[in-house]
Amino acid sequence: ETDYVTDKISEQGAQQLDVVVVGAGFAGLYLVHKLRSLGYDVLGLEAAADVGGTWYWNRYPGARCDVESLQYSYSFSEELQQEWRWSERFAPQPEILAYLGHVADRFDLRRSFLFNTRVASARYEESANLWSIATEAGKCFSARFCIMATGNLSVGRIPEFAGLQDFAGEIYHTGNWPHEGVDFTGKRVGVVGTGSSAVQSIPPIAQQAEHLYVFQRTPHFSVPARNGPIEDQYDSEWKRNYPAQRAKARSTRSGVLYDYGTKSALEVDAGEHAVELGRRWEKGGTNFLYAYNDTLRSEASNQISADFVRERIGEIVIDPTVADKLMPKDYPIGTKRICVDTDFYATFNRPNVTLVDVRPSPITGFDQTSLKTADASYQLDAVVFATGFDAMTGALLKMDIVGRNGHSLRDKWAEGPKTYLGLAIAGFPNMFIVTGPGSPSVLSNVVIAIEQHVEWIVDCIEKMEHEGIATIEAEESAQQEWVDHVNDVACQTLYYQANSWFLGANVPGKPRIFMPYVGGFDTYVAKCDDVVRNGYAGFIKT
Ligand code: N01
Repeated sequence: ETDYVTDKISEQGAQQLDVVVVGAGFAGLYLVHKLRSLGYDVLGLEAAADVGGTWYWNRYPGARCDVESLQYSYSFSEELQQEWRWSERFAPQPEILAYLGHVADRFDLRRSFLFNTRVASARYEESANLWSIATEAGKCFSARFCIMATGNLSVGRIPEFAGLQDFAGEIYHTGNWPHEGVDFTGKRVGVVGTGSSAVQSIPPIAQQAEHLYVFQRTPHFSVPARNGPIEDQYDSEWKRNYPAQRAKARSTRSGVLYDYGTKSALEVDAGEHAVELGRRWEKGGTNFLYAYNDTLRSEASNQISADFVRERIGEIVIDPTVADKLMPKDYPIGTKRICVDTDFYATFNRPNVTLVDVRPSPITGFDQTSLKTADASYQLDAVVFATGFDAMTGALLKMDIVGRNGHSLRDKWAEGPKTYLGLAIAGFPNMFIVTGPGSPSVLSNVVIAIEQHVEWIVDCIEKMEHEGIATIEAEESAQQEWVDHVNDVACQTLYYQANSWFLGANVPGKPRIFMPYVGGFDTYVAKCDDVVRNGYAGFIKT
């Protein structure tokens, strides 16, 4: 523990903090930096041993970002964005973690964090107007503001498979990968799942393992990354125009400088589809999904992009039966988060890789040596669960968060998350969440979304200080209107047609609510700015 943190602990009871920030990922680091530089007494609490958030935990082979590095990075410091040199178009996990380590060093942030510290509860003490935050180890802090920077994909999930405790082989989850790495040489490995984490980790695991079994319940659409080194010229071009590029990105619907098509796929003929989609396929990355302006709204338009990917799968995968199993057919492209891969489909041409379709014959459980499906048994030395996360609400509901009148967040959100702007919750005064449900978050460049939230929250705290406001709290009615709006815009899309984690569909019993805001990052920012311009419309200030 650093001196700074030790001071905070010893001051317990004598002096409370201004702000407690939970999490040391992209959001927590920027919050601490910004609040501290404005003179606030801020303490960060982080479960991991160091900074990094999602990039601290997800160390599986092949882990990398699928937003281009030059865009998936902080824009708040021109010096920082000028001095950091990304090596690849899509940065590998160790490089993003090193970047966040560099940010922590450069702004001397670690001294404000207590690591290896998991928050168990946060309780609003109404009489004192303070948040009381307790850790699992029994430390307690009190602060005027509590900010949850706990991430949207930070609570990993292994489904409850019968007999897993009896399995004698190695067990991994992609989201909690051993720091020392794993050597699969000579081993029979099973990967369960075929989402983004699986699509990235399957090719490198296949290269190492003696045999790899991929257990697929639903095929996902994946487009090639076409990753490669960033040439000096590209780097310097970006850096010469960095502020302008960032401003342009912020004015888009996803916070990323994609090549946004302005026509419907239905306005152009098949020849043009082939050219345009082919160009994007060759260029690589999720830019593919933005060829037409109605891909996520019109089934007919969507089918054109989906057919294109299915045809490519058919070309890459040699065995037609395997190719057919890998082709998603029962949901529109983009309604489950699109994957970006390097050699994912080609990996199924390897003689040491077997695709097991567990849709007709589900995984029934494990015994000491094997994974069992309804009609077969697979002997494994190791199993990798790429089975995803309790997304968006998982980290918040894992803590016991209690607001006004002793009401718990778990009760308030029993039927699904309700927030005002994904930033604040009625009944939880002076608590903010960064990129919470109801904000564009996971549907946008999350680093840019984080910066916008951090700046909005810090500006709000500053204004409260200057105007002598003691509490700010979302109004129930404004929150309900926002929740309805988030739902309305989602209903105008095809998103409800897939069982995705956006809808909580991957967690049994989770309410089926479309959680992120799909109305566009640009629209959302304008709404947040309007709220401020109108004196924090929709908030109660006392
Ligand atoms: O998790 P997922 P993820 N039996 O939930 C399967 C981000 N991310 O870790 O589709 C059999 O997408 C499940 O099957 P189904 C990105 O936003 C980004 O891969 O539910 N299978 C699915 O195939 C991403 O979307 C990057 O039928 C079971 C898989 O497990 C998000 O994180 C990289 C099962 C889970 O897929 C989550 O991705 C990695 C069962 N009982 C992650 N239960 C990049 O930036 C679940 N599955 C590139």
